[in-house]
Amino acid sequence: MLNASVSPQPPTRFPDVPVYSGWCSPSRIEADIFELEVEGEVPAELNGRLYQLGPDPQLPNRLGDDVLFNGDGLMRMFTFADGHVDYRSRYVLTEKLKLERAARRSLFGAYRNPYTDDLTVRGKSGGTANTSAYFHNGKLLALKEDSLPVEMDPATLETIGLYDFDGAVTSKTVTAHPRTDPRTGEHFFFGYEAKGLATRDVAYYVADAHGKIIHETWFEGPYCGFMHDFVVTDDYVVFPFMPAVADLDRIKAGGKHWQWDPTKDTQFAIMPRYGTTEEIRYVSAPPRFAFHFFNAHNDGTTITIDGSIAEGFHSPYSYPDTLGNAFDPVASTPLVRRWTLDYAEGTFGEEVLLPECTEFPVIDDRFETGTNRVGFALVRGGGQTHPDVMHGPLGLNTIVRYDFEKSQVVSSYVLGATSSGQEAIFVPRYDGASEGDGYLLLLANRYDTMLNELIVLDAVKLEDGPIATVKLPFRVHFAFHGCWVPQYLSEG
Ligand code: V55
Ligand code: FE
Repeated sequence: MLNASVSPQPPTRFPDVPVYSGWCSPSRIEADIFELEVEGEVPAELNGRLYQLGPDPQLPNRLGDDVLFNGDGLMRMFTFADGHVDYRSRYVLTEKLKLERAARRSLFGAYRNPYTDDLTVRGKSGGTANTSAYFHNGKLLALKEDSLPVEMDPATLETIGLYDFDGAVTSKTVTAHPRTDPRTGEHFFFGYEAKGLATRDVAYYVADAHGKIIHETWFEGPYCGFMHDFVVTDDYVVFPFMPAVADLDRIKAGGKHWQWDPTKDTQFAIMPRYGTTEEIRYVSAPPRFAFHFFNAHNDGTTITIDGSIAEGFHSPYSYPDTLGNAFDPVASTPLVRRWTLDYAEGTFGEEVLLPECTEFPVIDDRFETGTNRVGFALVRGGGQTHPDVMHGPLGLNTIVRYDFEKSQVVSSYVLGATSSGQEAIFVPRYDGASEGDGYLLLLANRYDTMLNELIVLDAVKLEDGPIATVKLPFRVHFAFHGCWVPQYLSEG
C-alpha cells in the first residue's frame, strides 16, 4: 500500500510495466486524416460517423504504474461519406488533463483513489472521460462512470465541458452505459457512488428525447459494488450489485478501489421503469461479475437478462479476494449467461448459453429495452488462453452473431491468430431493415504489423469476411465503447 503522505516524483518516461507495454503502449495521437486508404469497397449507403472512446495515457502516472481503466480519454471519429472515410481524433480536455498538461507531469494517482493524488490537486476531478462515446439529443458525450459526462462537438471533437442535463443531474457520477428506448427516445441512466467516493447511493434518471429529466429515483444499495452496466425493459429497471466492492477505509489507506469479496451475494435491485424507492425489490444470487449485458426484456414480472457473465471478477486486479483465494482464470472467464429474475416471486435462475470467453456484447440498438433476437460479441477463439480479457493481446479474435431463439452462434468470423478485435458496432442496412440486417464495423488490432484496420462486415454473413478494410497508418490504443451516428444527426 502506498503511504498517502508521500508524493513520489512522477517518472519522466513511460516505465516498462504491462499497462504501458505492447498493445497497451500509449499511442497519444491526435490526428486529422483525409481519405483513409481502403481495400475493397465501403458501401455507399454507410453515411455517418463512427465514434469510439478509450483510454490513452497522456503522461506516465505519477505512481509509476497504473491500470488500463485509468488512461486519459481519447475520442476517435471515422466519417463515412459516399464510400470514403476520413479520420479525426482528439483528447477529451478534462480538468485532469488540463491540469496535468499545464504541469507537464502527472498529478493524479491511482484509479479512483484521490488519496494518492498530488496534494496540489486535492479536491479537483480526476475524471478521465475514457469509456464510452454516446450520442443523445444531438450531443456527443464522453462517459466515465466516476464522474459527469463531458460534451464534445460532434464534428470538430472540441471539448465543450461537463454536461449535467442543464443542472438537473445532481448525482456526482453518471454511468458509461446508459440505455435508450428507440421507440420513445427516452434515455435511462444511473450513477453509483452518487453522493461521493465509495458511497452506497445510487441515483436513477430518465431523460426524454430532448434531454429533459422526467424521472429521478435515489436509493441506497446493499453495498458499494462495481456496477458498470444495467438493464431496462418495457416495464422494469434492474441494478446489479456484484461483489467487487469499494471500501473508503481501504481507499484512504492508499489501497485499490475494488476488491473481490465472494462472501457477499450478488443482489439485484429491481423496480418499475418509472418506480419509486419504495417499489424496489431485491433478488439474491451467488457471487457473479459482469461488465456488460446485451439487453433484457420482461414477460409479466419475469425479467430475462443476457450478458457476458463470470463467477469471479474477470481481472487479476483485485485478487487475492477477501478469503485469500487467488485469481482463478476459469471461474473468472465471462461466458454468455442468461439470468431470469422475477420481481413478484423474488426468484433467480441462470443458464450458460455459450460456454466461450466472450466480451463486448452488443445488439441492434433498435431493439434496446425491448425483445431482441440477435446479439453480437467478441469471443476468444483458436485456443487462445490469455486469462485477462481486458488487457493486452486480449485473444478476443472472433466475432460471432448469436441467435437467442435458436440458442446458438449462427455466423462468425475469425480475425486471425495474431489479431484481436475491439467492440463491434452494428449499423442497419437501411431504415426499416429487419433485426440484425446490416453491417458490423469492427476495429481489428493487428499484432504482426502493430497497426489497426477498421473492417466492414456483412452482419448476416460474417464468415464472408470484410467487404471493406479501412487502413489506419498508425496503431491506436484500445477503445472501450462507441456508437454510430447517421449523417443527418451528426451534422449541425
Ligand atoms: C470499465 C472501463 C472503465 C472503467 C470501469 O469496461 C470499467 C469496463 C475505461 O474505464 O472505469
Ligand atoms: Fe463498458
